[in-house]
Amino acid sequence: MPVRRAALTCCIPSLRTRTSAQAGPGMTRSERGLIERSAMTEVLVLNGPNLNMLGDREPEIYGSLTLADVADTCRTTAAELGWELDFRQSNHEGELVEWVQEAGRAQRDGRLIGAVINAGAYTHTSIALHDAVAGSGLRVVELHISNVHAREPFRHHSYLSSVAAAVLIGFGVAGYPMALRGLQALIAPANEGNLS
Ligand code: DHK
Repeated sequence: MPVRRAALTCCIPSLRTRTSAQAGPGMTRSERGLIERSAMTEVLVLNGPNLNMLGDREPEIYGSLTLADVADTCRTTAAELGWELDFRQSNHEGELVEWVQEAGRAQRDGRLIGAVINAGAYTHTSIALHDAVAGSGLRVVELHISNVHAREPFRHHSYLSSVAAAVLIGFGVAGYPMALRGLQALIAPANEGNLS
């Protein structure tokens, strides 16, 4: 699925015109922290197998919106938060693993806030994705459209939850923008020291 990007704007209107180079001694620690964070401007949304079929696939469970509709919503939310959006989908486990590894490097370099990941069925099977998240240190919000705990028992276990910073389940596709806002809450100064 092609990568989609959102326009870059700063989420903190009063800081919109400042850059980290302009962070000066007169600023509070929290202001400086906000500026540093606002320089980390990309966010990744990763979708696993069969999510390219959203809209057609079991609409009574996954809804009638397509993945392109979800990408549009995420782009709007990311722009509101001041982030550039990188929205991807793959049916291939190895490709998802590589994207997680790349994202971990981007996060370490300060270019990425973190990722929202709906790994689809790989959630329940993929030790490789678990290891990629653990090894890369990527800040992840695990997302599921449906309430997996109210479904078949094989959907009750997730290999991602233990390495995710947070988990959001069962809000339909409305969960995607909620998860992006959740990522912002995770990096907020009030949560400093609680980041995974
Ligand atoms: C999506 C899938 O494709 C399933 O394999 C998971 C998840 C649930 C979701 O609810 O988004 O079990």
